[in-house]
Amino acid sequence: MKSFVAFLTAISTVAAHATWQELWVGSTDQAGKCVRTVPSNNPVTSVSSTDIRCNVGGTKGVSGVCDVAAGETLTVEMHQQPGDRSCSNPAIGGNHYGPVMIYMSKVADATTADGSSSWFKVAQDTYAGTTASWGTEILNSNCGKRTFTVPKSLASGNYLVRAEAIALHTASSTGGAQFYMSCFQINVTGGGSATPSGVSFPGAYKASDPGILINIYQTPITYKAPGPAVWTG
Ligand SMILES: *[C@@H]1O[C@H](CO)[C@@H](O)[C@H](O)[C@H]1NC(C)=O
Ligand SMILES: [Cu+2]
Repeated sequence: MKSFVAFLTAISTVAAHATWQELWVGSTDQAGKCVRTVPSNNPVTSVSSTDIRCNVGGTKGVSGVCDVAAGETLTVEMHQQPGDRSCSNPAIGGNHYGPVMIYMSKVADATTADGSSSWFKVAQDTYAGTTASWGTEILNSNCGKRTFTVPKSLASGNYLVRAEAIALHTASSTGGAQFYMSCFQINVTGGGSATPSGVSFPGAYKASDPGILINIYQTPITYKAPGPAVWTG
């Protein structure tokens, strides 16, 4: 009986996992056109692996590129199972509390870039200290969608967009945080001259960062998301 319960627990954990799968440019659904599709909905758990860039296999590009005008919005979309965009299923499992963050990186060619370039953060929902205010809870209430603006001043050209959710429900021991990320390949048009500085993956996160090694069940908590401050242009 005990092992049966453990088995059920393992199944439900996997079911709660998730992947970023789709992208919208403004109100136009690009579906999976320009995503580096990840091999499974399992999380990355090592902050020192190159998998922390764009998930397992994510240093390799795909052929699709999505065009977006500087100043326009992009929306990244997460779901638990491949291709299941139903809003009646939570985007990521209910106990997978944590921040949602979006990074961009300027690259010469988004179809071949390996993600070793510099990443700046363009958006995040962390934790506001009130009920249902974790980034992942906000994501679930929006059918897995998080919209952000590509700053008008950003230089034109190819970029990788890295969407990330970190689940902290088991993060009170080292290596317990679960990182869910995917990268999208985009081409920014009509931009300005800004080339913001950023961070490297791996390198940007330490396993001991207070936003990664944390018991989220203690109260009250103040939460500081890992990585740099948001650059808004
Ligand atoms: C990006 O957009 C510019 C402007 O429309 C275009 O000239 C260029 O070919 C595009 N590059 C890619 C890789 O799509
Ligand atoms: Cu999980």
